[in-house]
This record gives sequence, C-alpha cells and structure tokens, in this order.
Amino acid sequence: GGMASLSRFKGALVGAVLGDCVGGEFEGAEEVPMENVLRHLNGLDDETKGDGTLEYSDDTAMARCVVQSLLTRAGFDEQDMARRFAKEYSLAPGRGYGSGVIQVLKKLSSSQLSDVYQPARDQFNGRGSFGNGGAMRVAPFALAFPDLSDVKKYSRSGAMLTHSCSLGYNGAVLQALAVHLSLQGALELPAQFLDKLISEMEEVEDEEASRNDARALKEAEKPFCERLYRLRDLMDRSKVSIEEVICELGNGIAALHSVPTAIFCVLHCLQPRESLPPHYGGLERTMAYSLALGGDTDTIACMAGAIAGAHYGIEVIPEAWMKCCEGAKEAEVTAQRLHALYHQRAQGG
Ligand code: R7I
Ligand code: MG
Ligand code: MG
Repeated sequence: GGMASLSRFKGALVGAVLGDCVGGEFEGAEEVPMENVLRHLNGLDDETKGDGTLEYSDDTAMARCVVQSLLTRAGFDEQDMARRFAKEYSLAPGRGYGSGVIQVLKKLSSSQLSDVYQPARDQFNGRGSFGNGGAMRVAPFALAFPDLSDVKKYSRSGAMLTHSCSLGYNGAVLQALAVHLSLQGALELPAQFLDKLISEMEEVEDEEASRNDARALKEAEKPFCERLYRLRDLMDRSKVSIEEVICELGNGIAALHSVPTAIFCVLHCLQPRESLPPHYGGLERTMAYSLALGGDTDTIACMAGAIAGAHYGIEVIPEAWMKCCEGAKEAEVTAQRLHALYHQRAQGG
C-alpha cells in the first residue's frame, strides 16, 4: 500500500500482537536454535489448534490501553491512560508484567493521586525504570499522530507514566519514530531510514536529563545513538552471527538492549537470508529472526513486528498466525479507527 495506508496501520498493530504472542514461547531462553523457532512457527499452521491459543502478555495488554485511550480522548490524556493501565493490571495481573512496574500500576489505581507521573519517578531509588515497558506499547502513538514532533512528544510522555529514566522513555521515542517512518514507506531506503533515526535521536539525547542519566548509569554520552551506530556497522557486514548481534546490541529487558535490536531484526530481514526458509516473506523472516535471538523474545518480536508490519502491510501476515494469536483480529479492527484519527489530524481536522 501507499504511504500511511490502512494496510500499513493494520500491519503495524497486528504485527506487534503477533510478535508478543509467538515470542512468549521463548522469553528468557538464553539462545534458541533456529530449528526450534521454525518448529514453533510451523506449528501455528496446524488447523486442529483452537483460536487464540497463544495468549498475549503485558506488551499487548498495555498497548490496548494506549489504543483505547488515544481513541476515546482523540489524543493523549495522561490521566485517562494511567487509569486504563491501572485497571487493566487489576483485572489481569498475570500477564507477565516486569517486577518493578507492578508497584507503579498499583499506585496508579489510587484515587488520591495528584501527579500521575510520580509513581514512575519513585522507581529504582528515584532514578526511574530503564526497562523496555514504555517502548513495547508505544506503536499506537505513531498510528495516532501524523506529525513527527507529536510522535516524539507524546510517546515520551506516555512512556513516562511508568518509565521516568531517559534510558527507558527514549527507547520508546526511538521505537515510535521507527514505526512512524516505516508507515511512510521509509524502509524502501534502509540506509536513509537509519540516518533519519540517528539524526532524530542525536537531538532527543542532547537533553540535559538524558545526559545526566547516561552519565549516572555509566553509558555512552548518547546511549541510543551509540547503539544505532553499532547497528549501522552490523548492517554493512556481509555476514553477521546471532552471537555478534546479541553481543553488540543485546537481547535484554532494558530498552537500550532491545529497541535497537528490534530495529536491526527488521533491517536484517528485508532480504532473504540463508538461515531462514526461502518461502518466508519479510515479515515471517523478521519474526523468526527475532525469536532466534532469545532473551526478551516477546518484546523484541513485538517491537520488530510493529515496524515490519507497518512496512509490509496486513496482506503478508499468514491467516493461520492471525488465528492463533489472542487479540490479533481485534487489533486489525481497531487499526481502522486509528487510521481514521490519523488522517483526520493530518487534514487539520
Ligand atoms: O519495563 P517493564 O515494564 O518490563 C517490561 C518487560 C517486557 O519484557 C515484558 O514483556 C515483561 O516481561 O517485562 O518493567 P520494569 O519492572 O520497569 O523493568 C523491567 C526490569 O528491568 C525490572 O524488573 C528490573 O529488573 C530492570 N530494571 C532495573 N534494574 C535496576 N535498576 C529496570 N530499571 C532498572 C533500574 O534502574
Ligand atoms: Mg511481555
Ligand atoms: Mg518481554
């Protein structure tokens, strides 16, 4: 489809759900042989399996809250979004939330809360979380706001409801930017796509709070930029092993160790790869490759799925995969409403 087409919106939202659902199988595994990944994915074609047998986790549970809030409020409303996170957690606490964020979600249900950002600031001795929980749910921001500056501003605020450390919320900004650009067709020119991400993140990470956090955590001056430069080096190599990717970019629950990794998965899988079945399309390759990295597989596949889905569109997503994944059909339906909101805003409505 063309720029910001309905197919791309559906692809982004459904791609994220798929990644979360199929990635759950290997979450926390140290390394996953590709053989096991392919067996798992081939199993999804089994007709005898029931609908929605692969349940979504916190990644999708929170993304659904983001979607519902953005649609209901026709924009970003921090009170409303915080309330939805808290309510969702109280109704289904067993979706695999990060161990730290649970405290935030409990505090957010309190009715006498004057500042919805305060519970997040109290995390980890006042530094805030650098986990990838802000980034894993951020795709809907890119689907609701056509302006790049709005995507940056609101994805940051949305992440700060639970992640007040810049190494957490800047990861969300990076992921939102990647989905935004992919939606515009920017992955047709991968090198320029990456250049654009780097130039945007150079600006984002120039802020004082970012510099202070990076210094305190003994990271590079601009940690996400540094990772994006490493990513560029990896892309330029003719061959790169899974071990090298894990070593250079990471596969963990920190946003810094997973968002650049997810972007790499998408870029690496734009073309056929020897290690992957030749009949796989780009989205299937991206999913398989993300799972093979091990570590935080549900979240890395979820983020890669959103970016890849925005690029390839809904048509390439196997029907059998859709059927197996809880919430995938619903995501396809709600994507239409985000598409309408986006184009209404784009026309200044
Ligand atoms: O970031 P968050 O929402 O977790 C998301 C992850 C995804 O993989 C989901 O699929 C789910 O499995 O969890 O939750 P947080 O609790 O804020 O952060 C996740 C973890 O990162 C924490 O439980 C800590 O182990 C670690 N972490 C930190 N550790 C030390 N110091 C995050 N921030 C810090 C920190 O500042
Ligand atoms: Mg999860
Ligand atoms: Mg995860």
